[in-house]
Amino acid sequence: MELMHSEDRPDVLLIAAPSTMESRFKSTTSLYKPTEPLGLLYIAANLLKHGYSVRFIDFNAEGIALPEAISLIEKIQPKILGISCLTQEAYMVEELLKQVRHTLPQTPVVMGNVHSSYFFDYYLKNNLSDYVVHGDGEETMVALTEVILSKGDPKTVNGISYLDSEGGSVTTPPNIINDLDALPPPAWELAKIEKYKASFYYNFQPDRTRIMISSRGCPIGCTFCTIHDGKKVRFHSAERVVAEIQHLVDTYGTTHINFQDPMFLTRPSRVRDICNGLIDKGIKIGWACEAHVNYAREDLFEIMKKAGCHTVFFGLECGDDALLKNIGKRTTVEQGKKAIHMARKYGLKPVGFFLLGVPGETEALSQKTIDFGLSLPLDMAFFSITVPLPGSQMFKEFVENDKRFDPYNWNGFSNTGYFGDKNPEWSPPGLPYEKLKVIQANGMRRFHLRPKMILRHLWTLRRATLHDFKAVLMTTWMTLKESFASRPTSS
Ligand code: B12
Ligand code: SF4
Repeated sequence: MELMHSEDRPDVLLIAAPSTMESRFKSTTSLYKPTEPLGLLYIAANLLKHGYSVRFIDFNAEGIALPEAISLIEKIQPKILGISCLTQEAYMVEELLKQVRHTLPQTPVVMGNVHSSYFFDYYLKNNLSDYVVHGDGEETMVALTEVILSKGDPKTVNGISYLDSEGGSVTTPPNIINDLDALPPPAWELAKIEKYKASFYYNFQPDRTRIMISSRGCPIGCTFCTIHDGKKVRFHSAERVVAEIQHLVDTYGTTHINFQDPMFLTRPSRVRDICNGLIDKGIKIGWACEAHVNYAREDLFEIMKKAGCHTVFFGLECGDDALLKNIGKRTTVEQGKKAIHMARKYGLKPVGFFLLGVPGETEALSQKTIDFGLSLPLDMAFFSITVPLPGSQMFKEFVENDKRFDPYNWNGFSNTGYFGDKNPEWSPPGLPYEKLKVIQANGMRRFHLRPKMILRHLWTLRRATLHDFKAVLMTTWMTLKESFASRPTSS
């Protein structure tokens, strides 16, 4: 194998691990669309700003399988390898790191993101990683790179864990970035942008849709959520958001933006300024955002619509106030209903995310959630079965209470949210998991097979590619099969 000359070796190689989809979830493979790993692109941008050389490879998006990924890393021989790790990626990340440690034992490995942060001891003590970064990674990675390359003392770097000379883990004070505008925009120029496509359902041009994060953090603290960047919400200024959109439009011909901020609406004045900025500058893009129902406001929805917003995603979760309380959502069914109707009033398409099988749920309450979904003028609904994700309060309680569950077996977490996923089979006492699957399938069937939804789906399908079309057919078939196969026991 031809290795790189030392002067060509990048200081840092940042990677997203290969996908497990091909080998493990054949049934949903064609549905899966990787999205831009913004965290890695933000880190890359800050490293570049500080003069370090960076390579970025998203093995997942590029469809590069594990053996080729390992060969490529060996060939590149980075001075530092940085890898992102969410739970659904953990299985492949571990397979990759085991081999990299074997073939490139001298290469320092740095891990980041929710999963590795939660299980940092595991990665350090099993010699899979030398450092684990907690929380925002941009500043920490620059400081750590400097320390590694100059053989300095990692104790001086905030926001990391590592092993000391005695093999004990050391965790330094956290590093939270308050001034997000001080960070350079994601290094889009390093990404193979054509590999990332949004869902055709909401976007006329999926390949011209980019994701953006314009704020970080969430104050709510739902028990099923593992939000990594803490309860403190930090914002990019409206000017910065508008300038980034302008850059994406000018450089990549972007026509749609999906804002992924968990709390996009939290600061109304900022939302208004973003909208006015888009309108004043004549930036004609379509966009979507996520919203907590408590922050729904008529004046915001009105200006959002004028500024090109077409869809708002709401985490409605449950159709029962006691269940909402159990998951710490800090909202009520009535507030959810009000928000959905308000969005419709201003011409925004409301999409609802629902959770089945939350703590305290019974079969009757699951049905109540589905009935709630059906009662709303939603453009689309997703009924997911709750997964106790590492890092969430639910996970801690689950692991403590259910000794049969191996908290270190991450092979069962899949990386799409679609129906047909395979995930650890958790369900509340008295509501068997199999029953939940049936309720889910019936809910999907009842929601989607209403005449108005069939018409809407058919209308939307006109912009689907052949690939999308096959995927839709497959999901529909799987849903129908599961729901009809189980009808006699579930009615
Ligand atoms: C936006 C978002 C998405 C987007 C885009 C994801 C993407 N491609 O990055 C979409 C909608 C596609 C998505 C999908 C999913 N997501 Co999501 N998502 C988020 C969300 C709301 C924000 C993530 C984000 O972009 N933050 C801003 C960027 C700048 O930060 P970041 O990615 O966290 O990266 C920073 C640090 O983590 C760190 N870091 C990250 N990687 C590395 C690597 C190195 C080397 C270093 C040093 C540091 C570092 O530094 C980065 C910069 O500060 C988070 C919640 C949250 N706020 O964390 C959930 C979250 C990450 N998602 C989650 C889940 C479960 C999923 C799905 C499985 C959902 C589903 N069932 O479909 C899929 C899986 C996607 C996948 N890649 O496999 C979970 C992960 C839980 C876990 N234990 O792993 C989270 C935490 C939310 C939750 N429910 O608890 N998601
Ligand atoms: S689910 Fe949404 S509202 Fe709840 S804590 Fe996570 S990001 Fe916040």
